[in-house]
Amino acid sequence: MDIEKIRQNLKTAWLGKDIRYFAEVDSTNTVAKTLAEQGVKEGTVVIAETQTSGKGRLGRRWESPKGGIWLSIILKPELKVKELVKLNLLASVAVAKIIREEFRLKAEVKWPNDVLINWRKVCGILAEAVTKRDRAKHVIVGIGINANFDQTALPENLRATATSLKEILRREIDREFFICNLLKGFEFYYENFRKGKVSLILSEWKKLSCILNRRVQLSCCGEKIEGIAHDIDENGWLIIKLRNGTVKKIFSADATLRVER
Ligand code: BT5
Repeated sequence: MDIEKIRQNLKTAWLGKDIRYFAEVDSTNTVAKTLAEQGVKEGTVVIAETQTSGKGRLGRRWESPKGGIWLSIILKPELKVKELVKLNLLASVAVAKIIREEFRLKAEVKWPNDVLINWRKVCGILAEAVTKRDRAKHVIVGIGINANFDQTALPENLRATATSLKEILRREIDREFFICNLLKGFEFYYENFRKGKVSLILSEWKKLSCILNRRVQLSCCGEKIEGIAHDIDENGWLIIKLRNGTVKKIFSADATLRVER
């Protein structure tokens, strides 16, 4: 990856002005957390060519072969931990919009943290907070995009559910250009978020969503819930209508969602 090209073409006001680039790390989120503790500025971005222990949610592994876009953004928002899902939604909207605008592909968002193309995952997001009491001291938003590698770079058990931009487009993308656009889009939505204009992000998310009004099964807090994905509330929590007509709101922390197509 040509980091100098990113620095020269980046049109953000503050995001990504400090980029820390590594050929290989365990996880860009872990590196970003350490940097945040050391006091680097908000908007610092960690990028790696490959991750040896890329992290998904709930201790899951995130496969990170060379050719992908693996990055983490360090933020210092005024945020309660339960609001963290809003940053997941924000990031997934920023990614899906760029994929749509740049490649004319129908990228869709799946609550709480995925971007899918043709129902296969092309991007995963992991927002983690370093907390003090119930408030976030720093938040790390990790974004993983399957960009320039063939599906065969992923383990066999993921090939039915995962895809890459290269596989769909049958060519490699300009990762540096993509990152510049992603950071610009992310900054735009984050500024709105900071000014309390969350409704813009939520309405964009709803337009891009592939789950609303579909039957879903949710594993959450050791419980299995089935119903129709009805809406998301102002905090980004998922509202599910159960069979008996009651409504349940789900916070994303340990929720795993299956959608019936
Ligand atoms: C996620 O978790 O989707 C969050 C992924 C976040 C990755 C980024 S990369 C930069 C930053 N640094 C990190 O260490 N992490 C972040 P979750 O919803 O739990 O999904 C994880 C599941 O997705 C795994 O259990 C696999 O089934 C599947 N999976 C793993 N690697 C994948 C890949 N590259 N593409 C598609 N699916 C994958």
